[in-house]
Amino acid sequence: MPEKVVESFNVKHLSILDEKGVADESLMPSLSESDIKRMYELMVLSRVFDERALSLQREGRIGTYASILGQEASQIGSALSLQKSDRVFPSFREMGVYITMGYPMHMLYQYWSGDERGMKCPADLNIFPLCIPVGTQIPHAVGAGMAVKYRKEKVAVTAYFGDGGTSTGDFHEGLNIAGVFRLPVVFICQNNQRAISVPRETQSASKTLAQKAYSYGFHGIQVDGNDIFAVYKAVSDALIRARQGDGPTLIECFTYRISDHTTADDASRYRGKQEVEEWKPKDPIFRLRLFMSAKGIWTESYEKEIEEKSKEVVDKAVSVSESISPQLPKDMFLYTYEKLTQRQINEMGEL
Ligand SMILES: Cc1ncc(C[n+]2csc(CCOP(=O)(O)OP(=O)(O)O)c2C)c(N)n1
Repeated sequence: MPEKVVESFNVKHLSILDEKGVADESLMPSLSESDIKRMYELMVLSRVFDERALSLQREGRIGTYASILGQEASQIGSALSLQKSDRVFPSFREMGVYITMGYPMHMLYQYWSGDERGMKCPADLNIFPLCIPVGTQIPHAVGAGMAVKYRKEKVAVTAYFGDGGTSTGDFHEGLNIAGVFRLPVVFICQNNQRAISVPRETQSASKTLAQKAYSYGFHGIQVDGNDIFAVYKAVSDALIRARQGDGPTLIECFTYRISDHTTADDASRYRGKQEVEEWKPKDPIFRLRLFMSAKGIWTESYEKEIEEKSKEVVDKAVSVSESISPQLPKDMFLYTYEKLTQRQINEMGEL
């Protein structure tokens, strides 16, 4: 019996806006001038939020923080394609997603200052608490995908994770179930090239992370994660397919973490300066600015105006967050079980 090829696949890389700010018009998603400005303004707002979080941490006003510097296009581009009824399962690095979805900014600062009440999502939003254990949000998202499919709701679910998340058992179990049951889940991997100090090549021997989707029977695509148009297009198309009942998609956003892993890390111990310098011209905000400038929709006064507006929004969020009275130690007992055991009552009395 001759051998024959029983399966083969191709992995595509989507890129629309190049580093010089020139877009391939044939691939451009349909976006009005105001949509493009909104993309830009949200990226600037998220960056101002991020810069402030880093300085608040240095001043001892918040705890350990995971910066999103450089990943704004992957986060804002994907979140802008979501509808409010879609369900969102973030990892710990999705501040741009929360901000784009309209999550109250002061609650994000509240959370990072150690107050869990910052993760009590407002009733009109479907974004879940950020997830510190790597990858555990993936089966949660798949479970939600199963639920919406069972209830025949026309909504999609997204799960966000990093390149490191793809090595967890939760990733493989989640994608397997999503593939078998054709669940409406869009898996968004922000491949920022490192899981703390572990480089992408050590994480997986696959040439791309996107190709892992094909092992589970569905579509995967790699996009330029610093190109907001490419991310927006790939995620929008995947969400439409998911809502129509056409199953899951894995999207690998090829990006770079410019910052340290968190404020508790010193990335200079495991990566060279030159590598970081090479990624700086690929900055997603800078790239969109070049595009807008060529189209005549970016001016220095517009830039100044949105920078100032963003700073006002961030200032207000910080002051609201810092005006909230701290949680009481007994809350850790009161919010754990419906009914306390005698031992817990005794322990609470000792506080
Ligand atoms: C289950 C689990 N194991 C280990 C850790 C410690 N840890 C925190 S972040 C991280 C790396 C995550 O890398 P990646 O998934 O690529 O996301 P990134 O931080 O790059 O956004 C690790 C190992 C953890 N939080 N959870």
